[in-house]
Amino acid sequence: MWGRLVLLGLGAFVVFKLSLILYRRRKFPEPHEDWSTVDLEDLDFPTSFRWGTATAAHQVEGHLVNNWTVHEAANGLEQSGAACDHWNRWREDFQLLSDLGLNSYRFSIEWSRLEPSEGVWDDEPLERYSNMVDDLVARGIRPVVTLHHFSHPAWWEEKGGFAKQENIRAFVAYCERVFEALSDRVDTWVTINEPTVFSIMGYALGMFPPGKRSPRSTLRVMRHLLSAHGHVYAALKKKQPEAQIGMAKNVTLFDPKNRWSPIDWPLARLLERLWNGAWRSGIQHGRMFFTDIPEAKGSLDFVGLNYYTHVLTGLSLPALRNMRFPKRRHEVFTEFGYPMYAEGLRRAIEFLAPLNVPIEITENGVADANDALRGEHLKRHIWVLSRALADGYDVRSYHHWSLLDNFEWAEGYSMRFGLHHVDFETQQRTLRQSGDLYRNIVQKR
Ligand code: IFM
Repeated sequence: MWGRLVLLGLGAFVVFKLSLILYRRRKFPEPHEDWSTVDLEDLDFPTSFRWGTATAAHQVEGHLVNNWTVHEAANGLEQSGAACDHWNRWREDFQLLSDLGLNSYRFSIEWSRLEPSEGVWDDEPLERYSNMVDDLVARGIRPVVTLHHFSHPAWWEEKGGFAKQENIRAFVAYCERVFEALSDRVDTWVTINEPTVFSIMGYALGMFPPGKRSPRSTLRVMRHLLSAHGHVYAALKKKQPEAQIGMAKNVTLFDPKNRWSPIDWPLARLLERLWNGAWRSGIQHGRMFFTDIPEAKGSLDFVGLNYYTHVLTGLSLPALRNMRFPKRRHEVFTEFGYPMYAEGLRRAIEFLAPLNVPIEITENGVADANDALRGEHLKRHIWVLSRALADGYDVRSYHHWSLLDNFEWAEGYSMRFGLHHVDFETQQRTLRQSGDLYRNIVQKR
């Protein structure tokens, strides 16, 4: 009698425990750390690892006329205007890089400055970019040059931009011109920044230029971006085979809000495929959405990873149009409205590893005007990175987004990503506490 009761009790306990485990996994299917138990100071990086920050021309330079300024004016968005006036203050800004002790800097070239009208080239801006490169090299800072970071000339947009395959020729010609001017000193090139973000924001959600909402055009632009990258890769490698040419891929992870939901789980898989998988298989197999893009196959010497967050998928997804994202109970929201999920950096690295090329973290950061979260954000992501290196992943650099508060596209100046606060009235730059923390992390290594 007692024996049976004990057995029954044990059985009930096991069933209870199993249900609890299943219930918890239902809630938190993706890996996450208990951060209170993690020693964030426990970091190990090889001395060859590069530390940097990143910016993009339209977000910092100021006084541009391009597809974005047209879009800003047409849609009543905040105007980029003078931005950080970096076009005039670049020397002072490069001093900030030196003060942080960095040895890598990613920035982009503004095509609309170089070719303000079709076929009309202005050499003066290219000379200034060349001076910038000289200055970086003299400071012992590796220049990483991005050729397309969301902005291009308005005349090219009018011709259909990346929506038309025949326009790619003009893009390749611009890239070749920049390469000819700078490749004697620049060896690391990013052809296109965040192709998926560019396509989806511009052609599906209508929040970026050209403000379209067409699923067909979105897929077409995704294919053309990959094709454009492939053509630029071939053209530049022909000029200089040892140049290191890559793309910066925003790897956003998609996790089902509820693991067992018949809606959330397949939706996560579908979005994951659309956002990440299609791009990776385009590079691996030269094929995307049932179309051959042979020029894309194997066209990477390294892959740039821009990592920010994961998206929990489910019926609440339509709220994403207003940048309202769901989060887990244990996560905190960033000011952009998505959660901080540092564990995802490891998963993003794992996702890119099958490409079998070195990984450079070309962006990672957080919108945080009061600098309340950036310190913790930095520490967690750098810790995750250190663990990935220890486990053998070939990651070569980390570039924090961003050096300065700057123009955050459709969000205007409201989102502040800078290690330096920028007073946009006076253009004064002030190092934030988190900037000092980053400097310390870098200096120790
Ligand atoms: O500011 C952007 C950048 O231009 C591209 N990657 C994401 C950043 C923050 O949203």
